[in-house]
Amino acid sequence: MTKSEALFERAVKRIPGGVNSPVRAYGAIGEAPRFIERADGCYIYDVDGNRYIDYIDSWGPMILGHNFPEIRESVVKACENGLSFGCATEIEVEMAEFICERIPHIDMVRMVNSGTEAVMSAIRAARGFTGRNKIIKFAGCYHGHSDAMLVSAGSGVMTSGVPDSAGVPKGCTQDTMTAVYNDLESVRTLIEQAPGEVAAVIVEPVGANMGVVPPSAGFLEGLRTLCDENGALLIFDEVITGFRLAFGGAAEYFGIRPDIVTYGKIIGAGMPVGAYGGRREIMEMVSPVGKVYQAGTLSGNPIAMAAGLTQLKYLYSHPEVYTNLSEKGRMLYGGMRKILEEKGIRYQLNSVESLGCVFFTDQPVVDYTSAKTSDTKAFVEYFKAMLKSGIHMAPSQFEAMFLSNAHTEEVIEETLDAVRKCLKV
Ligand code: KE4
Repeated sequence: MTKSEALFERAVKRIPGGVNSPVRAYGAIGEAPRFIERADGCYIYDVDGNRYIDYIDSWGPMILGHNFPEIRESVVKACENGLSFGCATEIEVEMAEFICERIPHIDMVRMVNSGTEAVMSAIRAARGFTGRNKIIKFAGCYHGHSDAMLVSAGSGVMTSGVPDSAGVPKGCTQDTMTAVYNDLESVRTLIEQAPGEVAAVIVEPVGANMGVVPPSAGFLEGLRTLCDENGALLIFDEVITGFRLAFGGAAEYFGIRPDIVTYGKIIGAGMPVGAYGGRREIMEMVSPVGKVYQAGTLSGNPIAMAAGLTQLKYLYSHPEVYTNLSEKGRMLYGGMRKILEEKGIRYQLNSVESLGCVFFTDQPVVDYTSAKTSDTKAFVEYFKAMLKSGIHMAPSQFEAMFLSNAHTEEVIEETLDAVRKCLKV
C-alpha cells in the first residue's frame, strides 16, 4: 500500500470523500488520489516521493510556478507581524489601488476569500444595483458552489454527474436561467421570456470548467450588446482567466468591458483570496456604504494580500510572462494537435493561450452538450497513463490544463513525449 493509499483510507473516515474539494478525489479515475507533500517550480511531489510535471497548478493560481521565491518571502515577512487582525490594514489599500489603477473597468474592488464568494457577492451587487432578480448563466460554466449557481454547473458538478445539487431549494435557483454557451439566440430567448427582469448575465469569458471551450467570434461582443439593450449587467467570471490571459484578463484579451468582474486563484497566489470589482456606481451599492450586505472575517487578510499583491506586482512589471505563456501554449497545445494529426486520432484539442485540454470526441466542442459527447473512459485511461509517465493533470475530462511560467521548453517536450505515448484511440 502506498502512503497516498494509506492516507486516503484514513481521510475517507473523517472527511467527506476523503477530500476538501470533490474534484481532488479522483472520483472519475477510481483510484486513490495522490497526496502531495510539496511543490517547486513546475514540479509537484507526492508523499511517496514521486515527482510529476504539474498541469493543475492549484487550478490556476501558480502562474509563476510553485514556491516562487518573492512570493514565499513576502508571506514569511508578513507573518512576522501577525496573521490576522480583523481590522483595516495598509496592504488592503495598496492591493485595491494597484488593481483599480491598472484595470480600466474597475473603479472599486472588494476582497473576499474565494471565487465562490466573489461570484455570490457580485450577483448580489448586480441584483441590488438593477433592482432585478433574474440571472442568466451558461450550461457547463462553473461559478463556485453558491446555491443560485449550482444549475447545470461545470467542473466537479459535471464530473460527479450531479446535474444540480441536493440541498438547494427550488427557491434558490428559480431566478437562475441557463443559456447555451456560444449561442446568443439562447440568451435572447431567455431575456424575451423575462423582459425587464434580468439583473445580469454571468459568463466565463473562456469556458474552462467543461474542459476548455473558447468563446466563438462575436459571442462576448453579443453578450455586451444584449446586456446594454436590456439594462442588464455583464459579469465576467475571471476566476480562471483573470491576470492569466493578459494582466487585464479576458476583458483586455478580447477587448470587452464587463460591468462587474470576479477574481480568484491568481489574485491570491495560492492563498485564499477572491475579489469582485466594477464601476463606482455599482460597487457603492455594497455595504457599509450601500445596501447590499457582504462581509468576511478574513477578507483582505494581510498574509493573503502579501502573497497576492507580490504576484500581481511581478506580473505587471514582467509583461514578458504573458508572451512566454503564449509561446508555451503554442508549443504544448500545438504539439498535442500535431500528435493527434500524426496518429490520425480525431480527438479535439481546444486551447486559449496557457489553458487547454484534449476532448475524447470527434465532434468539435463548443458548449456543454458537445463537451458531454467525450468518451470519459478513454480520458481515464489517458489520465492514468500520463500520471504513470510523471504528468500530473486534472483528474477529469471537464477541467483545463494550466501552464505556468516555470514550465520550460524541455519540460514541455517531455510532456509531449508522454502524450505521444499515452494518447490512444
Ligand atoms: P473557488 O470558490 O473554488 O475559489 O472558485 C470557484 C470558481 C468560480 N469561478 C470559476 C470560473 C472557477 O473556475 C471556480 C473554481 N474552479 C475550480 C476548478 N475548475 C476549483 C477547483 C475545485 O473546485 O477544487
